[in-house]
Amino acid sequence: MTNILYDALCGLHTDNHATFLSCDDGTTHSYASFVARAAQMANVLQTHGVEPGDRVLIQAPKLADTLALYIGTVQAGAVYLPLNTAYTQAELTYFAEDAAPRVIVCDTKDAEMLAPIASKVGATFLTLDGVEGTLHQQADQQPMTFKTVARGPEDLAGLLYTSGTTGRSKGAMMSHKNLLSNAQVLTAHWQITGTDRLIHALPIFHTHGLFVAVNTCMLAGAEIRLMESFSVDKILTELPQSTLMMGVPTFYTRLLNDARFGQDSSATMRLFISGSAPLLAETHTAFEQRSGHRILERYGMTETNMITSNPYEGERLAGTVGYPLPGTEVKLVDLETSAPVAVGDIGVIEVRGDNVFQGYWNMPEKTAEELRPDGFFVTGDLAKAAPDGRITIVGRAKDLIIAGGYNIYPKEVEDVLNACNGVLESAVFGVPHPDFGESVIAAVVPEPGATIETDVLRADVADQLARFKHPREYITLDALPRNAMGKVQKNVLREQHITGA
Ligand code: MCA
Ligand code: AMP
Repeated sequence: MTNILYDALCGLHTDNHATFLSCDDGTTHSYASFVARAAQMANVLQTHGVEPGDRVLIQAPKLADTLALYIGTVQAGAVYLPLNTAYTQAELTYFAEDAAPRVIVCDTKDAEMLAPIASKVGATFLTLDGVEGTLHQQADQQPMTFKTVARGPEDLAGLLYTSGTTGRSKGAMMSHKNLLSNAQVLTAHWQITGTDRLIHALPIFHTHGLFVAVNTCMLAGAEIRLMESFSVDKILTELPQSTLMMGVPTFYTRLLNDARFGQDSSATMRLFISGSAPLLAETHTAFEQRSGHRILERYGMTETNMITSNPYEGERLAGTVGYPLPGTEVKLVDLETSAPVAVGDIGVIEVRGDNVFQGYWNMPEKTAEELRPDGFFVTGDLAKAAPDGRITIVGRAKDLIIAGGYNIYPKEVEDVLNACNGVLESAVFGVPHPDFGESVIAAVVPEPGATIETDVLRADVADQLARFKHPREYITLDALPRNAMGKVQKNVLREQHITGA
């Protein structure tokens, strides 16, 4: 037995002296030196007793060492669990208790917040900041080779938490085969090669920035310009030396808002890819007019990796997410009956293939609700298909807001608001936003005789939820609009908010 993900990503790079990573501080890391650093990370994990299948939880800055820890975790046969750097202590406690990691790694500056959590769940606690972190120091002392731990295709390599409509985050279990199969398909589909240089401005704690961007580049031997965070200035500086960019729609609208961006600055670019949220057709058109490039939009989900993509060589049609990727079966089914819908009709996207995850960590019932016995996963996205199979997403059957590519499940925010003093009930909904695509609004109903102080609500929310989930506006209502079945009509709230009614 081998370790298919590690072998595919690193097998050819032990003696590859081409640049893999170039960082904000001007340092570069060759593939060979990166593979050696990952081995040092694997050695550190092993000295702390990490065994195959153990979880390694990371809330760390975007550094070369963070990626080395990802690969080192895979090499050690363990399961990489990256978390959004915006999460609060309350959110982190939930993830740590649910995943029961053997090791927790965080930014040195966050040690005070994470150390008690590590001690609560009995995990070894390490810090990472590229200079003084204990993980960094311990890795320096370790050998640069490591005997790769064998893992089977179904064994887990990643655990990615994704919020749910019930308000409780679920850990999506990603196997070696799930991650590798998708990376191989995408690398071939988008024709990524060793001559590519990717502008990497996405976070590396999500599928998009980690698996889609990093795994494909490693398979191809491409260079990654690793930016610690998104910045239009930095991207404009790097574009003339680059060939490839992956981003959420906000990246593209922000580039368009800068007069310096145009054909000259993107002359060496081969491909701009967009995903994680709907790209407006008008953004697609404006981008082509300005730069001469047609953005390639693709569609995916944490649980399924990438599902569809516009073609590299064929027509990239604005407002559509293209065709199912090779090896991925997609069907559109009726929301109520689950029967396939006729061509052109709207149905829920269901997907099956090697890319589809193994289920939710410790949640067999949730898994059974969303992953059918025949292997099809119910995405909750609504779409229609053209006669040639091209898919257009038209909405969501799930109550989900996507802001700047981050998912916000209203139920999670409503649970926090409903627990606040004086709140009888609440409804959280999304409205269009020019920068983030959608923005979060909360409608709250006070208990009889109570007065709601918005500042108190804001403080409670800030205590418990990451900043990107916070409502940007609070509205106080006497009652929530409901339909005859008693269901809250968020569409009515949205309309009223947009029209100012
Ligand atoms: C930042 N803020 C946000 C968001 N990001 N609010 C709502 N939604 C957001 N996404 C808030 C901050 O809290 C802050 O609020 C203010 O905006 C400015 O923060 P700043 O950090 O300066 O923002 P930024 O650095 O400009 O970030 C915007 C961003 C970032 C670059 C668009 O959100 C981003 O990198 N998004 C990518 C997310 C991603 O990778 N998604 C992939 C998920 P205040 O000032 O009020 O305190 S994977 C996935 O979805 C599937 C698998 C798929 O298909 O890819
Ligand atoms: P996540 O749970 O973070 O993996 O987000 C997955 C969700 O993002 C999907 O279920 C879709 O609703 C949405 N999504 C991803 N890519 C696209 C896209 N190109 N167009 C529309 N929605 C998208």
